[in-house]
Amino acid sequence: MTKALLVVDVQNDFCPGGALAVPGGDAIVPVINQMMAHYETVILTQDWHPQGHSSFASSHSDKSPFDTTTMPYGAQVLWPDHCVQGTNGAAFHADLRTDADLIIRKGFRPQIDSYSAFFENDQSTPTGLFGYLKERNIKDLTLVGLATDFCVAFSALDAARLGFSVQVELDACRAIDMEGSLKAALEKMQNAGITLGQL
Ligand code: VGL
Ligand code: ZN
Repeated sequence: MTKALLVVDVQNDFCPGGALAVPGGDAIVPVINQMMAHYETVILTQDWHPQGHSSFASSHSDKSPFDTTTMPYGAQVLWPDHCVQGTNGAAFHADLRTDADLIIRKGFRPQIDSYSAFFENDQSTPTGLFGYLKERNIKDLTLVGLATDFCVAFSALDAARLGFSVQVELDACRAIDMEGSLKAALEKMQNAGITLGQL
Protein backbone atom coordinates (compact mmCIF):
# COMPACT_ATOMS: atom_id res chain seq x y z
CA MET A 1 0.00 0.00 0.00
CA THR A 2 1.57 3.28 -1.03
CA LYS A 3 -1.30 5.73 -0.55
CA ALA A 4 -2.00 7.86 2.50
CA LEU A 5 -4.65 10.37 3.51
CA LEU A 6 -3.22 13.45 5.22
CA VAL A 7 -5.87 15.26 7.26
CA VAL A 8 -4.70 18.78 8.03
CA ASP A 9 -5.68 20.67 11.20
CA VAL A 10 -9.35 19.70 11.62
CA GLN A 11 -9.39 21.34 15.04
CA ASN A 12 -12.00 23.29 16.99
CA ASP A 13 -10.28 26.65 16.61
CA PHE A 14 -10.56 26.38 12.80
CA CYS A 15 -14.27 25.47 12.95
CA PRO A 16 -17.22 27.84 13.45
CA GLY A 17 -17.09 29.21 17.01
CA GLY A 18 -13.31 28.78 17.16
CA ALA A 19 -10.62 31.42 17.54
CA LEU A 20 -9.60 31.35 13.85
CA ALA A 21 -12.81 29.99 12.38
CA VAL A 22 -12.75 28.94 8.75
CA PRO A 23 -16.20 29.35 7.15
CA GLY A 24 -17.81 25.90 6.86
CA GLY A 25 -14.81 24.26 8.50
CA ASP A 26 -16.97 21.74 10.31
CA ALA A 27 -18.85 20.72 7.16
CA ILE A 28 -15.90 18.69 5.91
CA VAL A 29 -15.78 16.38 8.95
CA PRO A 30 -18.30 13.76 7.72
CA VAL A 31 -16.74 13.87 4.25
CA ILE A 32 -13.27 13.20 5.67
CA ASN A 33 -14.54 10.41 7.95
CA GLN A 34 -15.99 8.68 4.89
CA MET A 35 -12.78 9.10 2.92
CA MET A 36 -10.72 7.52 5.72
CA ALA A 37 -12.36 4.16 5.04
CA HIS A 38 -10.62 4.07 1.64
CA TYR A 39 -7.05 4.60 2.93
CA GLU A 40 -4.96 2.08 4.80
CA THR A 41 -2.78 4.84 6.19
CA VAL A 42 -4.33 7.94 7.73
CA ILE A 43 -2.23 10.75 9.18
CA LEU A 44 -3.63 13.71 11.11
CA THR A 45 -1.84 16.99 11.67
CA GLN A 46 -2.48 19.18 14.69
CA ASP A 47 -1.54 22.85 14.94
CA TRP A 48 0.01 22.96 18.43
CA HIS A 49 1.23 26.33 19.65
CA PRO A 50 2.63 27.26 23.05
CA GLN A 51 1.05 30.26 24.75
CA GLY A 52 2.58 33.50 23.50
CA HIS A 53 3.61 31.96 20.17
CA SER A 54 5.34 34.38 17.80
CA SER A 55 2.61 33.88 15.16
CA PHE A 56 0.02 35.41 17.50
CA ALA A 57 -0.75 39.11 16.99
CA SER A 58 -1.08 39.36 20.79
CA SER A 59 2.67 38.68 21.07
CA HIS A 60 3.45 41.89 19.14
CA SER A 61 2.53 45.14 20.88
CA ASP A 62 1.89 47.10 17.67
CA LYS A 63 0.02 44.48 15.64
CA SER A 64 -3.53 43.28 15.10
CA PRO A 65 -4.75 39.89 13.89
CA PHE A 66 -4.28 39.40 10.14
CA ASP A 67 -1.51 42.03 9.96
CA THR A 68 1.76 40.88 8.43
CA THR A 69 5.17 41.09 10.06
CA THR A 70 8.71 40.14 9.13
CA MET A 71 10.28 37.22 10.93
CA PRO A 72 13.94 36.18 10.51
CA TYR A 73 12.66 33.60 7.98
CA GLY A 74 10.48 36.03 6.01
CA ALA A 75 6.93 37.38 5.93
CA GLN A 76 4.49 36.03 8.46
CA VAL A 77 0.76 36.70 8.90
CA LEU A 78 -0.16 37.34 12.53
CA TRP A 79 -3.15 35.38 13.77
CA PRO A 80 -5.55 35.53 16.67
CA ASP A 81 -4.36 33.25 19.49
CA HIS A 82 -5.36 29.75 18.35
CA CYS A 83 -4.63 26.05 18.89
CA VAL A 84 -2.87 26.61 22.20
CA GLN A 85 -1.49 23.30 23.46
CA GLY A 86 -3.92 21.40 25.65
CA THR A 87 -6.90 23.72 25.13
CA ASN A 88 -10.26 22.72 23.67
CA GLY A 89 -9.49 24.91 20.66
CA ALA A 90 -6.48 22.74 19.85
CA ALA A 91 -8.49 19.52 20.12
CA PHE A 92 -9.72 17.78 17.00
CA HIS A 93 -13.35 18.39 16.05
CA ALA A 94 -15.32 16.05 18.31
CA ASP A 95 -16.82 14.15 15.35
CA LEU A 96 -13.54 13.60 13.48
CA ARG A 97 -12.37 10.01 13.44
CA THR A 98 -9.00 10.01 15.20
CA ASP A 99 -8.09 6.34 14.83
CA ALA A 100 -5.18 7.39 12.63
CA ASP A 101 -1.73 5.81 12.24
CA LEU A 102 0.10 9.01 13.10
CA ILE A 103 -0.67 12.40 14.57
CA ILE A 104 1.94 14.96 13.71
CA ARG A 105 2.08 18.19 15.71
CA LYS A 106 3.52 21.39 14.33
CA GLY A 107 4.02 25.01 15.31
CA PHE A 108 5.34 24.19 18.78
CA ARG A 109 8.63 26.09 18.46
CA PRO A 110 7.96 29.53 19.99
CA GLN A 111 9.85 31.49 17.32
CA ILE A 112 8.76 29.71 14.12
CA ASP A 113 5.32 29.12 12.68
CA SER A 114 4.63 25.93 10.74
CA TYR A 115 1.95 25.80 8.07
CA SER A 116 3.35 22.77 6.28
CA ALA A 117 3.20 19.27 7.72
CA PHE A 118 6.75 18.75 6.36
CA PHE A 119 8.75 21.89 7.15
CA GLU A 120 8.30 24.85 9.42
CA ASN A 121 7.96 28.30 7.88
CA ASP A 122 11.76 28.71 7.74
CA GLN A 123 11.41 26.01 5.05
CA SER A 124 14.27 24.02 6.55
CA THR A 125 13.27 22.69 9.99
CA PRO A 126 11.72 19.27 9.27
CA THR A 127 8.79 17.80 11.17
CA GLY A 128 9.86 14.21 10.49
CA LEU A 129 6.88 13.40 8.27
CA PHE A 130 9.04 12.89 5.17
CA GLY A 131 11.12 10.22 6.91
CA TYR A 132 7.99 8.49 8.18
CA LEU A 133 6.44 8.33 4.70
CA LYS A 134 9.69 7.17 3.14
CA GLU A 135 10.13 4.35 5.62
CA ARG A 136 6.53 3.28 5.09
CA ASN A 137 7.06 3.36 1.30
CA ILE A 138 4.15 5.77 0.84
CA LYS A 139 4.35 7.59 -2.48
CA ASP A 140 0.83 8.95 -3.07
CA LEU A 141 -0.73 11.51 -0.81
CA THR A 142 -4.26 12.85 -0.71
CA LEU A 143 -4.68 15.99 1.35
CA VAL A 144 -7.83 17.33 2.98
CA GLY A 145 -8.58 19.72 5.84
CA LEU A 146 -8.07 23.32 6.96
CA ALA A 147 -7.22 25.72 5.65
CA THR A 148 -6.97 25.20 1.87
CA ASP A 149 -4.90 28.35 1.35
CA PHE A 150 -2.52 27.95 4.30
CA CYS A 151 -1.71 24.63 5.93
CA VAL A 152 -3.20 22.42 3.20
CA ALA A 153 -1.50 24.33 0.36
CA PHE A 154 1.88 24.61 2.11
CA SER A 155 1.81 20.89 2.91
CA ALA A 156 0.78 19.94 -0.64
CA LEU A 157 3.46 22.14 -2.21
CA ASP A 158 6.18 20.67 0.01
CA ALA A 159 4.92 17.15 -0.75
CA ALA A 160 5.09 17.80 -4.50
CA ARG A 161 8.59 19.27 -4.15
CA LEU A 162 9.66 16.15 -2.20
CA GLY A 163 8.51 13.96 -5.09
CA PHE A 164 5.16 12.61 -3.90
CA SER A 165 2.22 12.25 -6.21
CA VAL A 166 -0.19 14.74 -4.61
CA GLN A 167 -3.92 15.22 -4.77
CA VAL A 168 -5.97 17.80 -2.86
CA GLU A 169 -9.69 17.05 -2.52
CA LEU A 170 -11.18 20.52 -2.50
CA ASP A 171 -14.62 19.40 -1.35
CA ALA A 172 -13.00 18.17 1.86
CA CYS A 173 -11.14 21.47 2.45
CA ARG A 174 -12.21 25.00 3.41
CA ALA A 175 -10.25 28.24 3.01
CA ILE A 176 -9.53 31.34 5.09
CA ASP A 177 -9.27 33.34 1.83
CA MET A 178 -7.70 36.63 2.89
CA GLU A 179 -6.55 39.06 0.18
CA GLY A 180 -6.76 36.58 -2.67
CA SER A 181 -4.89 33.87 -0.78
CA LEU A 182 -7.17 31.09 -2.03
CA LYS A 183 -6.77 31.93 -5.72
CA ALA A 184 -3.01 32.28 -5.31
CA ALA A 185 -2.75 28.95 -3.49
CA LEU A 186 -4.82 27.12 -6.11
CA GLU A 187 -2.63 28.53 -8.89
CA LYS A 188 0.57 27.54 -7.11
CA MET A 189 -0.72 24.03 -6.53
CA GLN A 190 -1.82 23.66 -10.13
CA ASN A 191 1.58 24.89 -11.38
CA ALA A 192 3.30 22.34 -9.12
CA GLY A 193 1.44 19.48 -10.79
CA ILE A 194 -0.88 18.82 -7.87
CA THR A 195 -4.23 17.27 -8.81
CA LEU A 196 -7.09 19.41 -7.52
CA GLY A 197 -10.03 17.08 -7.10
CA GLN A 198 -13.72 17.66 -6.53
CA LEU A 199 -15.24 14.57 -4.97
C1 VGL B 1 -3.38 27.56 9.91
C2 VGL B 1 -3.10 29.81 10.17
C3 VGL B 1 -2.40 29.61 11.34
C4 VGL B 1 -3.95 26.44 9.09
C5 VGL B 1 -2.67 27.34 11.07
O1 VGL B 1 -4.15 25.34 9.65
O2 VGL B 1 -4.20 26.66 7.87
N1 VGL B 1 -3.58 28.79 9.45
N2 VGL B 1 -2.20 28.36 11.77
ZN1 ZN C 1 -1.34 28.12 13.71
